[in-house]
Amino acid sequence: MNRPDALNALDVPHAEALRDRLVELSADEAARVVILTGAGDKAFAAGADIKYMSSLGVLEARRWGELGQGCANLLEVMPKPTIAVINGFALGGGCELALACDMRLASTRALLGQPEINLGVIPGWGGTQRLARVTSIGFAKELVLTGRTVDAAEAFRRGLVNAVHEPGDVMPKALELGHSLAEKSPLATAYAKEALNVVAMGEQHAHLETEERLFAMLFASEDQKEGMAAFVEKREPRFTGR
Ligand code: DAK
Repeated sequence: MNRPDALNALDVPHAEALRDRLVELSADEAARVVILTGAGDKAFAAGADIKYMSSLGVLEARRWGELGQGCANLLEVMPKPTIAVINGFALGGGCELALACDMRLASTRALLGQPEINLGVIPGWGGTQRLARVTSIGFAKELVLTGRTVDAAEAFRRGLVNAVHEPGDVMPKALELGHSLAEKSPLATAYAKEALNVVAMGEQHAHLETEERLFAMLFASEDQKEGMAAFVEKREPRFTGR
């Protein structure tokens, strides 16, 4: 993800570019492992672009959700391992894309969380489902309802990331892991991933639709407009429940 001026926040062009690249990599037999990271040294991705989202209506939000969920789905189901290298902020949609990868390696400087509640919305790119599955329902509720961010050490304790490395070591470690995964049988790897996905996902497809529908409905609320306007105007939001 390459938009360092906005901490790699994803707007439509960047999300479409990511989706198109993931489609290519998924089909490319020469690509045995996919590593997703953020440009620069501050962020994996600070989420979906709040400035873009602030003026969306319900139907546009639904389409926007499909694009983000499409990227997450590709990372989760492509027939080769996907690794997130979390080199800084992984918030909102950024955390959700990391959660859709098969493994997550974090730098000691990483900060992860689902702060959408502070904007008057909820995670909508699979975060409610995958965070609960990767960690626990109790921890997922805590992060989604409070919007608090966690550092790499806490993320590791909770199982949210597989390993933590010094900032300069995290990409070399991911490449080392990637090379070792690439030495396995591609067929066995793809089948192992598919089998594990079946166990872990259950009714995930239906659950993701619920999440997407609830996310989009919030775009009919005043609280969503207020929450996102407050971010853009760099002030605290005043929520009214309408
Ligand atoms: N969107 C747009 N711009 C962002 C951004 C974001 N998410 N995050 C950061 N930026 C921009 C900032 O506005 C700033 O731009 P300028 O003001 O310089 O023009 C620049 O990046 C640098 O950020 P800061 O100046 O704020 O840097 P700090 O180090 O002070 O703070 C921060 C870093 C990461 C704590 C802060 O930037 C922050 O709180 N960012 C927002 C994090 C956040 O709330 N993320 C969640 C976004 S909501 C959907 C489902 C799901 C989603 C979308 C659709 N559907 C089903 C339809 C996903 C939603 C989200 O991800």
